[in-house]
Amino acid sequence: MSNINQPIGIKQKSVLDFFEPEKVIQQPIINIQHVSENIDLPETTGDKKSILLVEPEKYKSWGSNQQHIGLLKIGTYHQVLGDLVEYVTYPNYPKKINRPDIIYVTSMFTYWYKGVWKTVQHYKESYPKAKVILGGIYATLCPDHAKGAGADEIMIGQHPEAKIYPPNPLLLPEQQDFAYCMTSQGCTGNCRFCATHILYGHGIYQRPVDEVVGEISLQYRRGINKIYFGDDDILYKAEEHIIPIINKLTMLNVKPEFYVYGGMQARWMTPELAKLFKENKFKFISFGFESVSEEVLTKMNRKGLGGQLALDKALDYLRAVDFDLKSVMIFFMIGLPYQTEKDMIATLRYLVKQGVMAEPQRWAPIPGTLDYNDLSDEIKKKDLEELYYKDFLAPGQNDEFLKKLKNAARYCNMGCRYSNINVFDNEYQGIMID
Ligand code: B12
Ligand code: SF4
Repeated sequence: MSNINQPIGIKQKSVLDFFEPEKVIQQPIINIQHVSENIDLPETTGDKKSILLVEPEKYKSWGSNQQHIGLLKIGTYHQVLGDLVEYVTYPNYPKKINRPDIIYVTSMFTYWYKGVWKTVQHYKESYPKAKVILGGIYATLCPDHAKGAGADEIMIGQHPEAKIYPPNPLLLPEQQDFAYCMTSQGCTGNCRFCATHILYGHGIYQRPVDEVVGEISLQYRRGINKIYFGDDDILYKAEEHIIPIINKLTMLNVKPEFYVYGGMQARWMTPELAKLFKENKFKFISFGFESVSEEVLTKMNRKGLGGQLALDKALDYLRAVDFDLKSVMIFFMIGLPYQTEKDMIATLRYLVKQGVMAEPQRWAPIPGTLDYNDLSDEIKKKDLEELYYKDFLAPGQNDEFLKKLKNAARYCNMGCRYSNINVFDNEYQGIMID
């Protein structure tokens, strides 16, 4: 087992060594239907290896706006080496590769580990001579547990070489019209329920501006017109990071649509950022808010992140530039042992009144996090699958209530998106929740 997480902030080799924005933008825009995977990769030499990238068994809730970024980065890395690379989804077999030399199996959520185990076993049996490596989020959070999958190697954390490469979504067997981009790793917050600091260490590493510009330009020239940002803290030092990234892209006439799926921290919002979002095709943005209750925020270790005051301000800035609040999603945790029904309802009410999309996130304890560590031994002994966020019930919580709250949010959001009804006005007052 190898642990290859690097301390954040360490000088990394830059992806610019391979993809310079100026070179990338000189390439013609490609129609996504007619691309060759290798079209914009540098010349390579050396012995070709056959590399199989495997997406584990799909779960119902792995939706259509999701992508295994890590696997797609490993794909680019091997393409740059000149290897033959193919991406399959479990249980399919490759069409171009006869006998793979290396099989990379990725993993995402810890509670889906059974699909990962099944996948590793399937490909190990099918290709006994290949080296099967397991990596990704589950493998990093639960490396000992992941040994049970039976892979030849488990890689914890970042792939040391692949981490600097842009993901290549053209490797996917079914084309998607978007590419995920992580402009940074880590977060300046340290919330007790979150695993980000286990995955990336404490603090934040922001990739150089030109490197990110190069990556997005490359995806754009490939014909991908939607960039999904997955960062945990994308607005940190915005004036040195996301603002110059977007401005430089505009200067280069690279103008995709942007979607911010990683919840931003409202405390970093400024009028300038609101204007930037408005003027640069930010079609969807999200914030991590978590609760209106100061007490709950303190227990979450989020007190320093600004709370309601910061979100009020952020939304005011967005309103001032006429940004469509129906395209703003606010995530908030529900079902933590120290949350009350009263504070969860108050949080939903506050968000609905603001006219934004309210998105309750039911808590699933993530091994290694502080909130997980506080649980009883009895709960910790449960199978990881039983900690699935849709089913897990923390001590003191009520399943029926949490489901009702989730439904209430869904109805409020529908009202917000498809009509001008505010469920907290006159005759609608309270109907959805009480
Ligand atoms: C963006 C994001 C999402 C997006 C989707 C992401 C996507 N890729 O499509 C959305 C918004 C949809 C989402 C939703 C949820 N998410 Co989320 N999400 C993230 C986030 C911020 C990034 C995930 C990601 O794609 N990372 C990219 C990684 C995989 O790529 P990478 O680091 O560049 O990859 C390197 C290494 O991982 C390694 N590697 C990767 N694969 C492999 C394979 C091999 C073989 C090798 C050798 C190496 C290797 O090498 C790569 C290159 O260096 C993470 C937190 C984080 N910062 O990672 C949370 C995170 C994964 N989410 C989490 C959670 C809880 C959720 C939700 C359940 C929230 C909720 N409570 O409702 C939902 C569930 C969605 C579902 N369908 O079940 C948790 C997971 C906890 C767990 N139990 O596993 C995380 C860790 C955040 C947290 N709270 O701590 N999420
Ligand atoms: S602010 Fe978000 S990403 Fe950062 S530690 Fe808290 S929950 Fe995790």
